[in-house]
Amino acid sequence: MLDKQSRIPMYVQIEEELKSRIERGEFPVGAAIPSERELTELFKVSRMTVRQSITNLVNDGLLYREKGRGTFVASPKVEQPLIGMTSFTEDMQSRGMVPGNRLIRFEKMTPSPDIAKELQLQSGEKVFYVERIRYADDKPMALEKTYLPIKLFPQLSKEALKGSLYLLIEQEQQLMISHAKQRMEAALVKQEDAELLQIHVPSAILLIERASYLTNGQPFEVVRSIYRADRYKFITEIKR
Ligand code: 16G
Repeated sequence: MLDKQSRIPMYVQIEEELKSRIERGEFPVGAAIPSERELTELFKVSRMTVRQSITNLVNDGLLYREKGRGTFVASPKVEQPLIGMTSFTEDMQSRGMVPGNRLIRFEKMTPSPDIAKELQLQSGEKVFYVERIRYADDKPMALEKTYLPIKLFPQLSKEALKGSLYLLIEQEQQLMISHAKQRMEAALVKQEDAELLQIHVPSAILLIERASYLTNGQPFEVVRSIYRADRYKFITEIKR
């Protein structure tokens, strides 16, 4: 199974072997992989080598450890294409997952100068600040901090935000969403966000900031989203 003569280090070969067993479904999602001792016997290598392979697979998000219980196969990450301007609800539904939503905060506020500028607001114009945890099949995926100009959504209520914001904007408000500008960067999660997303500190996250526009050029939202890096993978298609 492993090639001891190869220049490829043993721990890399073991990683590849475990990966292909996961892909083949030999170790299904949620199942425990064999213990370090069993793997040591199976691959005829030292415990240190096995440990290194497992740690790498944990860091890559293919496996996760649970204290005192063992090491398990993680669910594959959601692959999110960065092409169309879709909503969270649409993204999850298109994958056959059930979108969920928990409203953490909903309040009127004076935006910071940078938010006001992005939303092209005059001084004194206020926004709704909305914080929502977004779920897929009851698992927390992202935390969204949304700023919406009050003048565009004077009737907005907590009740209305239980469902899809884009559906509300397009169907109830009859506004036409056109495009958005996005920025993405990696970061480490903050303590308060980690609790809401049910992840440990420190964990890697993906920060996405989106400014979205209506067809008349009016910005209607600025959203700062925190995506769990262990649940999300963003993909793009590029042409030469
Ligand atoms: C996505 C958008 C967010 C938008 C939300 C609406 C990104 C980075 N963000 O999560 O800007 O507010 O969808 O979703 O893609 P909803 O219609 O399900 O409420």
